[in-house]
Amino acid sequence: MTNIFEKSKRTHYSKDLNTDLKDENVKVTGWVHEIRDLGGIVFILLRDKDGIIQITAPSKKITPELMEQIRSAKKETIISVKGKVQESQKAPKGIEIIPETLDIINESKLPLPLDTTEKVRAEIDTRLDSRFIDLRKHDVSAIFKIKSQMLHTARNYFYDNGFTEINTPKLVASATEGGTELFPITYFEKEAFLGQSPQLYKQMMMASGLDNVFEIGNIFRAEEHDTLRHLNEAISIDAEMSFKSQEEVMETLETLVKLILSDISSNCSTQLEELNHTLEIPNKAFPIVPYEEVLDLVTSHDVTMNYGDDLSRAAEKVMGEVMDNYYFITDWPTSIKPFYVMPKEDDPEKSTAFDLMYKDLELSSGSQRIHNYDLLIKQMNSKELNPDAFDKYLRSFEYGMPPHSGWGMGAERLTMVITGVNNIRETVLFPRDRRRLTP
Ligand code: AMO
Repeated sequence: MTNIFEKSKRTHYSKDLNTDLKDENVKVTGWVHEIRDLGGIVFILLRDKDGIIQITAPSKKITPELMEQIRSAKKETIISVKGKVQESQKAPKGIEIIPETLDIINESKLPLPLDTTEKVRAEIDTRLDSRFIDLRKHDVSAIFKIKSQMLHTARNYFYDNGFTEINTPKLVASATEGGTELFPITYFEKEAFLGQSPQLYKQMMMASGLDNVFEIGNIFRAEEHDTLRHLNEAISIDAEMSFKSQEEVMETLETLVKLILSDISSNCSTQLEELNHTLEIPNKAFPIVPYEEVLDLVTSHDVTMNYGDDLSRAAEKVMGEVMDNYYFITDWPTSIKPFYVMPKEDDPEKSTAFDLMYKDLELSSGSQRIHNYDLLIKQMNSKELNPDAFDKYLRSFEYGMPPHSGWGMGAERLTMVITGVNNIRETVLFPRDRRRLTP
């Protein structure tokens, strides 16, 4: 091992230090969070992955050389301190370390692009420009620890329930969700696009006999709007299940969301505390509100909405006020849903599509899909799509395609809900939005 790693090797993380270790020699390594020089005594708050520990250096107990070294430690410089644990009423967690040696591992330049001790957060743009240092704040890194737990729970759930994880191309030849939200790219001598959803691929996998598949991957949407809920690159948790109905995949989605909430509540309590956020865990079934009821609710709150309109922002806000937390909207008009959505058998004007909402925020969309080739062609034509552009997808419907259903859930939207942040950019390390392509 090279010397620098030897020097920085810690015996404990600060979170593992407690009064049981009184009088023991320990070594901690981390960033200088704060340094206070009171003349006869210097305090350093040393910050590592999950905590902060106080280093107390009284000049009476410490050699002048070490005192000099301690005084030279600048904010956000990485230091490694060996010393003895002592009880202290005034220090965080009731303990401090009296240093015996100090190594500077790597110095930080001053001034800092961002103050890691500030109580009020800097502007989001300043923070995103210096994301590496923004993440040193424990309430910021908490968001990503929670997001990581959420994805871990989702993967576990899928593996435990007979799903196969798939990875589908993000360089694609055609649109899936209709509309114009596509990023065109140059693919050698052809035009191609960045994938807006794994929709067509996960459906083709239904014809492969794998039955249940899932994908956690990037989606790209050329959304023009600059809102607190839209990104141009997001992570979608997609599930697709053969021989399962709309109701069955809604149940899968609800079970997964509840499992994520309970796992986060048991495994991320420190992070939720950092964020000052209390997680609501619904113990009842998510209510189901048919589209026509939504229409009545919205119009009765003096917001204009006609049958066949998607939910406007104003309509979503009404729903957010009326509904408690999680709920489904079902029975969407077939006319406003993508071509692959199965119309209702008894009333084809209405579809099997559903959205999962949290108050005024859409978390997920799904449906039963059309598995019948002729009906699929009919729907494409009625939406003015050219079936020739989808020939490779369509072939998978000609040789024994099972009936199937599925959904896609935005990982960042769910992270917003479980962390309580109101800007989706907070939930992405390096967000891509209308104005941001770096870092
Ligand atoms: P949809 O287009 O509704 O459905 O997307 C599914 C979910 O992905 C999230 N999402 C976004 N999150 C942040 N920024 C965006 N620009 C953005 N766009 C979408 C939302 C949304 O609910 N193929 C279908 C899913 C399916 O039926 O399986 C689809 O893509 O949380």
